[in-house]
Amino acid sequence: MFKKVLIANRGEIALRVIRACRDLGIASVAVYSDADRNSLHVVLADEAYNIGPAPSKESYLKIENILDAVRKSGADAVHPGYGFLSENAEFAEALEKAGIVFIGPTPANIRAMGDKLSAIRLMKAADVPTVPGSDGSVDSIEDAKKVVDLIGLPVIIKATAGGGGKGMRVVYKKDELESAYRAARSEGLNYFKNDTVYIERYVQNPKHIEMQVFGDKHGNVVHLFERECSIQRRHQKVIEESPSPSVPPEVRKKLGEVSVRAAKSIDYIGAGTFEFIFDNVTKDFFFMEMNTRLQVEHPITEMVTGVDLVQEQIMVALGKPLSFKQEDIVQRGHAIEARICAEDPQTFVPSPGLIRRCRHPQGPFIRTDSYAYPGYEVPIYYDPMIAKLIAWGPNRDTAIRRLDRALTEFTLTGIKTNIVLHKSILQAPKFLDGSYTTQFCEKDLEIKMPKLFQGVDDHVFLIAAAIAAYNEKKAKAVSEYNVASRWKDQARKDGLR
Ligand code: MV4
Repeated sequence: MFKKVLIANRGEIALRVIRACRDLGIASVAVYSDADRNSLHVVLADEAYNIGPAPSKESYLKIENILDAVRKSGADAVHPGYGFLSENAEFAEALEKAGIVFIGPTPANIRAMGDKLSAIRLMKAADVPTVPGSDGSVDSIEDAKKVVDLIGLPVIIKATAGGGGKGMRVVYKKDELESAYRAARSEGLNYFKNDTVYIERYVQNPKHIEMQVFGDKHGNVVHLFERECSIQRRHQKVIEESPSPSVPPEVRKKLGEVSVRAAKSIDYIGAGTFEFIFDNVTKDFFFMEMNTRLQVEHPITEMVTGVDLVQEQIMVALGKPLSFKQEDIVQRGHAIEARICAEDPQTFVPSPGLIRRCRHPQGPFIRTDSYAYPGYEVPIYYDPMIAKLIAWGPNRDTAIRRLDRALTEFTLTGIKTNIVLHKSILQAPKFLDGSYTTQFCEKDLEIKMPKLFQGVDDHVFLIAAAIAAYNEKKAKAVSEYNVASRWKDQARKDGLR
C-alpha cells in the first residue's frame, strides 16, 4: 500500500481524494496556494505545504513547486484530481522519473488522447463510430470548401487544440464558411497557440453522453455505463445524470462494447471517460474526445454502481487488478448531480467572496461534496464551483424530488449562488421528460426567481436588513433563520424564541 499520497489540487476534489486515502489507511498531503491558506483541504489532510502565490500558474500548475512538496513530504504517489495538471503528460513523466507514482493513466495514454485529431484517428482504427468529416486537418479555405461539398451542411469547424467551446464554429450556409473557418483558426492560435482545424458534419439535436471506463495494469478493461451531461451552459456542465433518460437499452449495450474496445485499443490504464455526441432523433452516437482523468461528475457513477472510483484509481496505480468484473457492474437506480457555483444565477458572472451562513443539506440518499463553510472566503482565482449535490433514487422521478429537496435545504449566504437556477431546471418540462439537448439552457430554460424578490422595492430590503440585524443582536448568536431573505418567516418565528 502507498504510505502517503500528495493531492495536487484544491477545493472539493482535494477533499474527495483525502477521504479515499483515509478510507484506505493512507496518509494524505495537501498543497495550497497563498489564497488557500484557510481552505478545508489544508485542514483535513494529514499535512500541508505551501506551493506559491494565488495565481494557478504560480502554484497549482507549477510542476517544480509540486515536486518540491513531494520531496519534502516524502509522498510516494500523487493524485492530480481534475483540471490543473491532471492531463499533463510532462507532469506524469516527471513524477515517474523521480520514482513517484502518478495516480492516473500513462504519459502515452494522455498524449494519445490529448491531440483531438490523433484521438479521432486512433478511435477510427479501433472501429469506434466517428462523425463523417475531413479525415485530418483542413489547411486551406479551398480544402474546407471541398470537405463541405463532400459531407454537406451544416458542419462544425473545430480547432484541434480547442476546448471549452473556444475555436469552434457551426456553419449552416455556404457563404458563412470562409469567415467561420478563419475565426476558428485565429481562435485556436490565440487561445491554444495552434491554428490547426478540422471539419465534421454538425450533429443536430445533440446530447452529450459519456462513458466511464477503467483499465488496470493487467490488461483488464471494464466500463461503468454512461452519464448524460447535456445540461450545460457555454460548455460548462450544470447538471449530470446517470443513466441517461434518452439511451435505449440496445444502444447502451453498444456504447459499453465500443468503449471497452476503444480503451483496450490504446492500452488504457486507470479511470477515463469517452465523450460521445448522441443524436437524440436517430439515437446514433459518435466519438468526440477522451478525458484521461477522473471527472467532476464521477459521483453519479459511484451512486449507481456502488464503486468508489477514487479508491479504485489508487489500487490500480499500485498495480492491483480491478476489484470488479464487467458482470459485477450494474446500474442500480438513478443519480443526479447539481454543480453549485458561486455565481449570479441570472448573469452567470462569478460571485466570489465571504460565505456568511452555510448549512449543507442532509437526509436520505443525498451526498454533498463541498468545501464551503461559514466564514470561508471563496477566492477569485479559481473555478467558482464550491459544491456538488448528488441525489440517488430507485427511479429518475424520485432522484429529481430528492435533489429538489436538497436544494431547498441548502443555506448559503454572503455570496450569490446558482441554486435558483437548479430549482428552475428541475421544473422545466424538457428536463422532466428527459428530452433536453445541449441547447436546453439557451432555448428551453426560464430562470424563475423566488416571488419574494419580485416587485419588492429596495427600501423594503433595507427595513428587512435592519430587522435581521436587530434580531441577530437580540439573539446574541448568528442564526440563519433571521437573514433578510427570510424576514417573513422571522416574524412568525419570533413568538417561538
Ligand atoms: C459537436 C457537436 C455537433 N456535431 N460535433 C462541444 C464541445 C466539444 N466537446 C464537442 N462539442 C460539440 N461537438 C459535431 N460533429 C456539438 C457540440 C456541442 C456544441 C456545439 C456548439 C455550441 C454548443 C455546443 C454545446 C454542446 C456540444
